[in-house]
Amino acid sequence: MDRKRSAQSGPEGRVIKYFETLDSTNITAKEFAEKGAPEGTVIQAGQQLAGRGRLGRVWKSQAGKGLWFSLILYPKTAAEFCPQVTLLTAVAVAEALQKAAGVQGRIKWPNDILLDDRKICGILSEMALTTEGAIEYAIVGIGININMSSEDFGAVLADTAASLYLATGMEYECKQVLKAVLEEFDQLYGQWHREGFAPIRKKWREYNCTLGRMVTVKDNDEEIYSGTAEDVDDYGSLLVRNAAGKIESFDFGEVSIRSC
Ligand code: BT5
Repeated sequence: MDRKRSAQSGPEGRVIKYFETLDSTNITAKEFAEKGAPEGTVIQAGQQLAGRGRLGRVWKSQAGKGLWFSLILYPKTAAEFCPQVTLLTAVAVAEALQKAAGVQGRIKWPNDILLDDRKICGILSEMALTTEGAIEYAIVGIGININMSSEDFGAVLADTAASLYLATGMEYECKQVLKAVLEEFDQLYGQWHREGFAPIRKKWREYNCTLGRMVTVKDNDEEIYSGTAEDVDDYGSLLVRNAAGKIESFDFGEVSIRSC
């Protein structure tokens, strides 16, 4: 689904392609990546008709009420470390929300940013591999609720979702928040390539609200493990210590945790 699009150059000549309506910015971003779009290209939609979360879940993305976009990346790392980019993105969003709106976002492993325990942002990372198993490209989809009201969220999400508008009582320009996120992202992505994951993991720990908490790990809604969230490892996996002291690691492609 591709209706009315415009292209503009963002900071440092970044390509930002804006579409009024898309099914999912991640799907369109993949099409652009297949055609070799430059690193950092942004595919943004005013609304998504089939916005996606993980594991086939739906992401509500109403017209003009939020920031729905995907970044096209060619990370210079082995595929198994690609989840680090999701953690890095979560830090970038938390920092940007602080700078753009003065709110204190907390990262719930692996891909949620919460305000007062309500979800304001979700991240959906996907990657394509070459036949040799190297990263061909990665797509990082980011959804941030900007001006959504409780009515916009509807009964299902009203108790669990947050927006900048609900948190601050003010409306924000999506464009300004996008600019802030891209600035933070570029800075962290550059640092990650230069210095590795260690400084990113340090910042992630500062913003996270998962470590030290009791968590229940679920696979397809079935509870499979519970214990204390100890740390994240180099693969972005969550390390959970159960009551018997046994530590298991969980890959965020497969599981989600119930509480933060
Ligand atoms: C996510 O999945 O949180 C990833 C969401 C990524 C959305 C972006 S928007 C741009 C790009 N294009 C896409 O198609 N997707 C990405 P997950 O952890 O599975 O969470 C999904 C759950 O969040 C749903 O099952 C709902 O419970 C809840 N949810 C749906 N829409 C929401 C919203 N707008 N705000 C808060 N929570 C929402």
